[in-house]
Amino acid sequence: MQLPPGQQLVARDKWPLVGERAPLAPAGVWQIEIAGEVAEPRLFELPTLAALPRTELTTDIHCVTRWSRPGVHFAGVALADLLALARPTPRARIVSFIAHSQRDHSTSLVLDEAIELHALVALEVDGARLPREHGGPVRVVVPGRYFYKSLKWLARIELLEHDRLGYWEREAGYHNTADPWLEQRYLAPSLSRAEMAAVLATRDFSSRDLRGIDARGHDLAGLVARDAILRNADFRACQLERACFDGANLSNAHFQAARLRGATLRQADLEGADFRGADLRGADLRGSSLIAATFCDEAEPAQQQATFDAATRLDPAAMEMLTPVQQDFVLRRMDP
Ligand SMILES: Nc1nc2c(c(=O)[nH]1)N[C@H]1C(S)=C(S)[C@@H](COP(=O)(O)O)O[C@H]1N2
Ligand SMILES: [Mo]
Repeated sequence: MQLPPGQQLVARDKWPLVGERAPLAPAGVWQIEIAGEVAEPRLFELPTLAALPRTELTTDIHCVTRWSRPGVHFAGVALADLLALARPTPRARIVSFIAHSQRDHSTSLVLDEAIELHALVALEVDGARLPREHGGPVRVVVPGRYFYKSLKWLARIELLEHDRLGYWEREAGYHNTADPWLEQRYLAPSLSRAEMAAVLATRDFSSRDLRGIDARGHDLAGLVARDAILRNADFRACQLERACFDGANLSNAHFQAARLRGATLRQADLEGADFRGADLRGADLRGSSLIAATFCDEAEPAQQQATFDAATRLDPAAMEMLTPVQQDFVLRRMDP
């Protein structure tokens, strides 16, 4: 199997949970509504949906936080078949999926693309009903897009003339097309150069949204970045001794060759973070999520190794979400 750029396989049998953990169950029975730019708005209950022509597909899951899970088999109703029953109007250009969820989670796609990609309204995975935490009883699966386009707990399909950004696309700056082969992960960062220089000089990022900040090579020793949003931030070759990143969102952050001696990254989101060649002596990563984090070169584990010592702290449970190569590397470093 070929992996899109910057992705790595999750440890076998692991399927990370991402985003919301559970649906907001509807008051009555679970229904799926098709609305908006359609000639015939529809409402389906689950048994009706399950009785429609069945489509199966096998696809590779690629999460924007750099983990991939290959060969997952889904079954359900093709989006194309379902929409045909509601007859989209000529104005329908966008398909928006909305979830039964606390925050009315949603995501959208160009309608033609969703159809071409064989988007599926899925009821089953690997021969069993979809588990609730993975979107059961019914989720969307969009092959060929990062998995954030695959909405869990589908409540409503709305056809639109003009796009309405989804939750992650709006709140986290995720790319609206999301093609993993083109690495369409995030939109460009929004800070100007002057703003960037000013905030770097303060060495205080606490609770700030600085996603994608380019701090490469800066001396930020003692930085305070508690609860900051630093997705995709670039800290390569930074001096970050004793920095505090507790509670920060550092998914896909770049820490290659950074000096993190004595830094704390507790309860941080380190999904897809890259620590190759970083100095992690005395660093504390307890309570952090490490799905698809990298500490040595994945293809050549002897290359670009991070430095650990007896004082480096990592949770054994979090280590389980590393790839076998990373796990092996880290475990050998951590053993006293
Ligand atoms: N309702 C809902 N659907 C969602 C999300 C979410 O937070 N809420 N997160 C998305 C993201 S970012 C990913 S990677 C996948 C994760 O699916 P999984 O938890 O089954 O792995 O669901 C997507 N669909
Ligand atoms: Mo994701």
